[in-house]
Amino acid sequence: MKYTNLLYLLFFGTLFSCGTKPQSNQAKVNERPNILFIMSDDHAYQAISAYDKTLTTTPNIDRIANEGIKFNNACVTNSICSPSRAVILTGKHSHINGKTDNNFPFNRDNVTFPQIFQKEGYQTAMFGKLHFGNNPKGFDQFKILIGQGHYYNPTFITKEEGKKTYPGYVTDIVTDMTLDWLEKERDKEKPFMLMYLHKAPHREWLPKAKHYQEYTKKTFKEPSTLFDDYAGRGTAAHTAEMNILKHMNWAGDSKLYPETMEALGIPEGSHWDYDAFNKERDRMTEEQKKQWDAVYQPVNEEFKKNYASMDKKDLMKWRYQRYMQDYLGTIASVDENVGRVLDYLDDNDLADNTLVVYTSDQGFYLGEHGWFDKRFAYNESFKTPLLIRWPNKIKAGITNEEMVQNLDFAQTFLAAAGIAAPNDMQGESLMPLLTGNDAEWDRDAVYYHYYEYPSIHMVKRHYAIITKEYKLIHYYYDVDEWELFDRKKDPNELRNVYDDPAYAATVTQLKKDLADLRVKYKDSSEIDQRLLNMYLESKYAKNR
Ligand code: SGN
Ligand code: CA
Repeated sequence: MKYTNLLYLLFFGTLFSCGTKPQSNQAKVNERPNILFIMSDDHAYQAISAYDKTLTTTPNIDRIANEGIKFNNACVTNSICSPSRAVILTGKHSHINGKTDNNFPFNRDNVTFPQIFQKEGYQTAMFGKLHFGNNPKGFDQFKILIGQGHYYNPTFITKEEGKKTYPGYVTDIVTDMTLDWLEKERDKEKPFMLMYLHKAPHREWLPKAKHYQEYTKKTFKEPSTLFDDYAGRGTAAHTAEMNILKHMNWAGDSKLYPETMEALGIPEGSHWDYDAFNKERDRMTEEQKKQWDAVYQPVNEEFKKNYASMDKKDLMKWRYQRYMQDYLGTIASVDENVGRVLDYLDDNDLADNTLVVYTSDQGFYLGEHGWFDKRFAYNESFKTPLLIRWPNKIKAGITNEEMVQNLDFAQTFLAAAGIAAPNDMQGESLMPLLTGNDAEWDRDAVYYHYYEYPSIHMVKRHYAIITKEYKLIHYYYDVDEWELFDRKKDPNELRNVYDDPAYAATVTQLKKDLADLRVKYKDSSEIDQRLLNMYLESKYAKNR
């Protein structure tokens, strides 16, 4: 062979082998996939451009959808933070795992899926917000925020060094911890199960300087239901305390200074809450405070100038814009940092065999029905974003309409890793939907149950059955009321048709199906009562 031919062969041979991406030794050793579970706190699907481009763009999070599968009807079983996390970890409904609300303690006798992964030879790590317990079981490494955590210079509970404060912005710090672990700590011969959990965009929304500098200049489209009067809906919608105009804190949420509130005569107690905000502000360095004031002082000055001429409608509009600017500003950091982690997977030949999930612990109201927060079985809080990428198994760019739940995650990850799930987990593996075997999926209704009442935001206790067509909700405890929504005809859930004779047969059928679901998932009024009594006897209720 001539020397030049040999060169050609070497050249094209190398090109060819790059193009077909032969399995590296690493990949061969690790045939079991890695799991990277990314979850944010209160990230509404309306604020992810893969779902909705109206409010913001999230190019990095969207990558997961573009290169994998997007679930349009993913939902939670109980729309509140730590209960959702307990459902995810255990694969069991709240009434079975016992973590029914944010205050009630998590029973550490529960078996969680990370424990199973660890036993099966996976390396496990958790960074960011867990929101309960200080020593999560089943993790080789963890650094978790205390409770809700803080945006600026946050303190973490660490496995080796106890409590430790890290300088900087929480979303960057949680990402740095995640990348450091991937690079320096993990055993590259073993697969990993990594939980990367953001605090953002949880209330009170404090973006990073470069983002509030940008987002406070923006104006956002109002939702069509911003001025909803809840006509036709039950007591719960009328008495909930989540209205942007009436129930947001002027200081913490709208970022008014005490001087502004005093100058305008906003009476202390009318959701001033400057102390809570001060707790955040006190964590800032002098330089961080200076940067903050440079942007928020002029916002205050402008508001002072206009306040006298603003009616209630104007105030609502102003508060909505303030809310969106800060909420979406915190999401800009999440998106950038998710991009850093996806880039790391690419650069380290990990992307193809890593199942990456992006989700939130629940949905969130971005002004729909005039609200912020969550808790209701209504769409914005009940639904949650769910994007999954795993190039070795999932085709790029799929959209799925099935009703999948956070209850299903544990069994999905276990199935992906070829590990048998305990029989008492209550979800279904999503593997058939991920791999194009949709015919194997036969769920036609999901069950929902919310408990945290009476409590902040005052959303009444309720349970519900939800199908693609209908949503039937029963509010109980201090009321006994039902609501029915026709999801196809009334996607904004403005018309309660429970008493409409045209839906009488539907109500009868759905009540029967709801009773069956409660049997299937082992929920009952007796359990409700038992949980309530346990709660009332606990120090959590007494300390309120
Ligand atoms: C805090 C928030 C509430 C929020 C709960 C629960 N108030 O109390 O608005 O509903 O957390 O949120 S704040 O002024 O302290 O931010 S959850 O995501 O943890 O369930
Ligand atoms: Ca949450």
